[in-house]
Amino acid sequence: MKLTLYYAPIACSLVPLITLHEAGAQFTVEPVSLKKGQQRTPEYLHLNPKGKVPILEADGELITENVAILTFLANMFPAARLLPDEPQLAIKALSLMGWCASGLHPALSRINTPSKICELSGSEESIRRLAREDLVKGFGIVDAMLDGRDWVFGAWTAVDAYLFWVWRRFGQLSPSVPSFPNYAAHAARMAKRASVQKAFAFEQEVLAREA
Ligand SMILES: N[C@@H](CCC(=O)N[C@@H](CS)C(=O)NCC(=O)O)C(=O)O
Repeated sequence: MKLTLYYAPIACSLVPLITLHEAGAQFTVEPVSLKKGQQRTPEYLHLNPKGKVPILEADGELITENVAILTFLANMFPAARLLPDEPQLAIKALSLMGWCASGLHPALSRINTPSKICELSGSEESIRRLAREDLVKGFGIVDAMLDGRDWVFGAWTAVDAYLFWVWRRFGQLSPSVPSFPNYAAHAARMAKRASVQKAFAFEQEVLAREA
């Protein structure tokens, strides 16, 4: 199967990039420069009318949305056990991925681009503060979930990659992150994985090319 990931550095397309490496998949990456607005070009909008990364192209089929892409990869690479097999845990994984996509990620976007939430001048600080409060609440939930375990489901899954990106992005967007020792330790463990190191090295290459 021919797999191509449409990917932008720093963005949430890091999640499928790490997961593709974890799967041991053969794939190519098509870098998309969000900085230069490539996601809004007619060529890109033809692929994804939502104008977002990631897209995973699988034998010509275009899959958008992280939750769908990660689920697809888990189905395509069963030996890599990218998501839990056991039905109850599989649903819990879906629930957590949904939360990352529709709860935590949008709060990060509110911090990143408050102007997309409210046009009133002077509103930015309040938007950012409220989003930060939401994230801190969410991080408390993740921190409790990781108490006494290395990975959310015991063994590594794509949910860990998603939570890692959320952690990293909050650190990039927020001057100071309150102490969440379990979540911080999880991020440190993630950073040691070969998949993450490969993804970070690639990110540096793309950023250097974009500069
Ligand atoms: N719900 C989507 C969110 C995708 C998304 O928001 N991607 C951001 C990067 S993190 C993007 O492409 N932003 C470009 C833009 O809004 O112009 C998913 O989970 O795949």
